[in-house]
Amino acid sequence: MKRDARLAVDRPRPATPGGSRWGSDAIAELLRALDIEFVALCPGASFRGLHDSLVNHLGNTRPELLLALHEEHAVAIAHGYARVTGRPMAVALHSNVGLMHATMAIFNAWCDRIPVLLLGGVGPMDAMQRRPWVDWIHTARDLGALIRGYTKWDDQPASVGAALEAVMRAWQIAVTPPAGPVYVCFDASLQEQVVGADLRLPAVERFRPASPAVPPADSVARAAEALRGAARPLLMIGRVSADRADWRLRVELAERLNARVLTDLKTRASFPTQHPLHPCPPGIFVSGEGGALIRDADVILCLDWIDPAGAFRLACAGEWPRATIIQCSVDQHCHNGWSMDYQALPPVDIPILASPDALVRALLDAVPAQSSGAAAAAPAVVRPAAAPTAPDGVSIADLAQVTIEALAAHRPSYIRLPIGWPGECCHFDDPLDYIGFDGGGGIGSGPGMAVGAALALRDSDRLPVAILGDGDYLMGLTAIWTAVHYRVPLLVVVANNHSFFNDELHQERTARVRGRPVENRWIGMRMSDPQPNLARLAEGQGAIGLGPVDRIDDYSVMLAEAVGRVKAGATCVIDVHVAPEYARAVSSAVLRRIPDER
Ligand SMILES: Cc1ncc(C[n+]2csc(CCOP(=O)(O)OP(=O)(O)O)c2C)c(N)n1
Ligand SMILES: [Mg+2]
Repeated sequence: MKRDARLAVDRPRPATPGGSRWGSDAIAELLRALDIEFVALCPGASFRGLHDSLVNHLGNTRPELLLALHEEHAVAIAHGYARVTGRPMAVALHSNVGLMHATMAIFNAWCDRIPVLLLGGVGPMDAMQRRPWVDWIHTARDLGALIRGYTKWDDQPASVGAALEAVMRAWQIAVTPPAGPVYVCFDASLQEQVVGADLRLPAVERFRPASPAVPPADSVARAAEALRGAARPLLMIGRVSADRADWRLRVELAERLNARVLTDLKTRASFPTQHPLHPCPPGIFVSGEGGALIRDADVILCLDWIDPAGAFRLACAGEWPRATIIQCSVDQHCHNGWSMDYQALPPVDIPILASPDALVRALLDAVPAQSSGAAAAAPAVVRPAAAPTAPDGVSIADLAQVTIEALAAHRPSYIRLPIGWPGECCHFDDPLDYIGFDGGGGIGSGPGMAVGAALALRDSDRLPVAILGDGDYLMGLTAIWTAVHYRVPLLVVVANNHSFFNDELHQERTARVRGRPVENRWIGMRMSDPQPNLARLAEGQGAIGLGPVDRIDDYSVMLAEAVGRVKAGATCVIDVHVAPEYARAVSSAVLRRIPDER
């Protein structure tokens, strides 16, 4: 990807050089020194000083403002961008109200361990300086408290010098694994005070984050010994790097060990899904076939797999597997008492508090290329049959099949796949083939994350594609405007079942358990009478809207047209009417509470 490729859509008239230097000028200069490419925002007077500095002091370049129509989208855009680049975007959030709007997206980034630099404005904290009414309703004490349970760090510095140190520290904490969102809140009067030319920025090169934690030699030795002696080793790959060299090393390790490999759709593509050692299609939950591998394994190596205990319980009917379990992750460093996204506590025989990618490298030194397992036959590939075609209309399985076949030649980067997407249609062979899910299960993030990821992919040879549920699309819809305004090519396909369908399944189950009419499951769920016209909602924002379409052949034609338009630079949304069903394997996993419900 080309670096520093400017969007240069909103060009400011150059300011006359000279004049005073303001507190927010120094903060903006530091953002540039940190190589922050964009500041996503919805405007607000609490950071009017910073806004002015970015536009008039730095000329709206490095960083460049990225206007979003909702703070939740601004953060989701930063989330999607960081998923692709690995680098934080800054997001400016207006006092209490902007921050309140942003919270769900911050939570998603937190759960996904994604770095985002949140910059708030507040006050003036000095009541003597406040404008009547609005400065009072938009001033609150300790704004960081709103998001402290799902950010790594926050601060409200009391001077410009302290603000520079706070931004430097925030950036360092955000990018250090486990990465995550951080929040620095600037008093409006601090931004608007004059500072001397002698106020120096921190020398960024002297404040770099530490290298990822390397596993201790004795832990590597124990893990290697267990894996070398294993007859049926299993790798469960979760949050790992997007680096292609690390990808190849993972494949090398699995092949040397002749280990079977599980991946899932909560995290980015991390292993070739068509490799013979990867026998089960990935899903949001562990499938029946994946569960059999867990039950059968004698050594399990979890590379920061999200929720190993949950996967084990699904696989082993609420019990623990017999295998020796190795878990490598630094996640424990960010667990706190507010959020339970740390998941159930798994039994771990060899815990390793280090970077999973560093462990893979170390294990390759400790597992010889000619280990005993290497000669063994590759396991049979278990591929469940695709879900049946819907009797009338388009099934999600049809949609998936047609989409992957039509896009295969265009180097698609799948930014999001909906819950019911069949794992058999996930043919991943590169970290950018699928960039992951929403992190915190906060619906409405899909469009924003799609725009942010597409922005990051805009100078690559990738076709950015997001397949979204209609509920997700409708909640986050106005993020599309940002893509159109900044000329970001993006293809969105909405799998439109006119419903918050996931929850219909919950109502059906509840009614069944209580002996009540299951046919009422749609009430309070279906978006009908009127059906929102998703393509027109896209067109209303300047995007190309295609559909609705309810025949698979028509969809194929429309998809080919959309690919052409996106390759020519357009943002394009296709509305595909799909049957309100998930594959049975998905629906039972979505519903089950363990161990009491089956
Ligand atoms: C902000 C938020 N509200 C509600 C939910 C509960 N929820 C989970 S999935 C879902 C349905 C999503 O609908 P859609 O995107 O259309 O996907 P579908 O299930 O229909 O395939 C809902 C409402 C949630 N996870 N997040
Ligand atoms: Mg839906």
